[in-house]
Amino acid sequence: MHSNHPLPPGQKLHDYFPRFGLTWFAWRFPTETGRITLHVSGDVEAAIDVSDHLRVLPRSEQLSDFHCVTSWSRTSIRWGGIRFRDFYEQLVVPQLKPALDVTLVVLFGQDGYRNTMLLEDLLADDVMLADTLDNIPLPMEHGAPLRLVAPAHYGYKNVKHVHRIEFWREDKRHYRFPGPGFMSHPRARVALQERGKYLPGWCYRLLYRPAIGITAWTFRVFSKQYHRKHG
Ligand SMILES: Nc1nc2c(c(=O)[nH]1)N[C@H]1C(S)=C(S)[C@@H](COP(=O)(O)O)O[C@H]1N2
Ligand SMILES: [Mo]
Repeated sequence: MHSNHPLPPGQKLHDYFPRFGLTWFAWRFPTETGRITLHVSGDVEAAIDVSDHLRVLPRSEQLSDFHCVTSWSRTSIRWGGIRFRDFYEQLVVPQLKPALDVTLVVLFGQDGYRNTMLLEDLLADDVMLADTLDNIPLPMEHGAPLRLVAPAHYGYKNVKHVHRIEFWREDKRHYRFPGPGFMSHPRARVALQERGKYLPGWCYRLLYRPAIGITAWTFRVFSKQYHRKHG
């Protein structure tokens, strides 16, 4: 999890941390970055707004590495926020429908991005709902006002601008991703190079690597436009 760990298979170290993603999200932005709003729904008794309850959860900090599926990595990023496990146990569990085996979690970003993870993976020690980076509120680039940090999973599972989280029992329909299905592995564990659904990990790496530069550039151009408009 820390920088002195060897890089996972197929990754290359970068000394910058770009705003990044599927290119067509470069010009999609969060609508509200100043205030955290978070709704919980799915197989729950009733959809609830937990925005004001997040404040009562214990805060924590961590240094972790970040691995994009396209093969760039950035080490030792300092996040602050709440542990996903605390959020789940204290705010979600009391709302779940009894006798239902919830296994899937769908996270939604304000920009329309979304992805599904296994609940089991989100309960790991190093998974956070982060609201700070380097001790200041998350910048728009990195997920304001709230993002998922799941260091053992590729960047595309680390949904930014999170405003809704759904908890569901296993069902194919709940595997959500705003791009071609082959690009999203159900678990996307970095250590196992689960880069995508059908092809071996190294295939995705060869496919994606040439696009890193142009993608980062596109995200940078549109971020500048965003800041010109929002100050
Ligand atoms: N809401 C949202 N979350 C997102 C994305 C996005 O476009 N929108 N891109 C994903 C991808 S592919 C990556 S690599 C990381 C990049 O995080 P960063 O922009 O903080 O570097 O965010 C992930 N989460
Ligand atoms: Mo990514």
